[in-house]
Amino acid sequence: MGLFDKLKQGLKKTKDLLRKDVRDLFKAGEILDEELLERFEAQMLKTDMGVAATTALIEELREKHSGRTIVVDEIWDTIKAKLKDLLRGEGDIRWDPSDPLSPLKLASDGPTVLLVAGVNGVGKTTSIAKLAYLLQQRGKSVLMAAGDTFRAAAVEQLQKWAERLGCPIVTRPGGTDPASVAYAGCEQALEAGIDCVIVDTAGRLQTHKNLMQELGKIHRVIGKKIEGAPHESLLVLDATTGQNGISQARNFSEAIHCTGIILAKLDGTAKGGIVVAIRQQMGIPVKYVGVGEKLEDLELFDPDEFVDALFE
Ligand SMILES: Nc1nc2c(ncn2[C@@H]2O[C@H](COP(=O)(O)OP(=O)(O)OP(=O)(O)O)[C@@H](O)[C@H]2O)c(=O)[nH]1
Ligand SMILES: [Mg+2]
Repeated sequence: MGLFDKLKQGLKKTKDLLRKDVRDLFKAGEILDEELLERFEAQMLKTDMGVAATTALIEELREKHSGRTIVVDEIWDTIKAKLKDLLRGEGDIRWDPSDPLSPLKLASDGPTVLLVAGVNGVGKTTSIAKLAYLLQQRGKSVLMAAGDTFRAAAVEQLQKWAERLGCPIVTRPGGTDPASVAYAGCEQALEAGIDCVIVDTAGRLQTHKNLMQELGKIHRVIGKKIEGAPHESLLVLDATTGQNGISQARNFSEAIHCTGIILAKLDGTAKGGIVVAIRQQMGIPVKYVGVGEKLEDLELFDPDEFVDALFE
């Protein structure tokens, strides 16, 4: 299966909603009027793309098609083009869809450090395994640092992935300060000449001040060992939680200056429109989307491909 097909499959629930409930609103030969636009609004909001984006879409449809006879493909093209616009903020760096590592800022010299954080159970550890796999596929060596010292099972989970991927992992006994695990991971990577360190962290609520400070400390300590690190602070959001992700992003960003979002579990939701809301309401780009539980189920996020996959 090609990457694009996998993305389409992962977005199946959202696609179904768009195909059945949205596309069917527009009947060839009818006139596009305000009542129809209202029904369109209600359906689009179900995808969780948010009020602002939905309003922008409606304005575009009104301007281009209001009072005219409906040609379904033309309506669809207008929606797609506008969504692509909305997803690509001005001044955004466009990465290369054919190079899955292009969204990452890699160190020019010495190890690149990726710090991964997020609320409990959103998909951090799984996304780390997927990222490690992606990096390995592109010829990079990876070391994992098991910074979730809060739960014993968390270390085991990461260990299993490391074993499967054949990459070294740094672990410490339960209760160890996670910052020191991250530090040790950086140290070992420097010594062994490893290309990338990925630091796992325990899940935490964005409202928990102490835990946010702990995350800030991990970030600082990494920077002490390797200048300019972490090169990426990736926030993992669970697509099925919809709009709550927005407030998570704000608080995490304060603690670790998030440089990108991994939106996991897009395959489990019809609310794939959350990608649009995130782009609109925050300055942090979605860099990857998770579309399944397997190692290969991480896709680079490209606005054009995403919209095409959603509407094809
Ligand atoms: N369907 C689907 N499931 C996913 C995806 N990413 C993660 N999961 C599943 O979500 C569950 C939680 O994933 P973890 O990676 O353990 O999440 P975590 O954020 O590390 O959790 P904590 O460490 O407990 O905070 C697991 O069952 C994963 O298999 C995804 O993209 N799609
Ligand atoms: Mg975890």
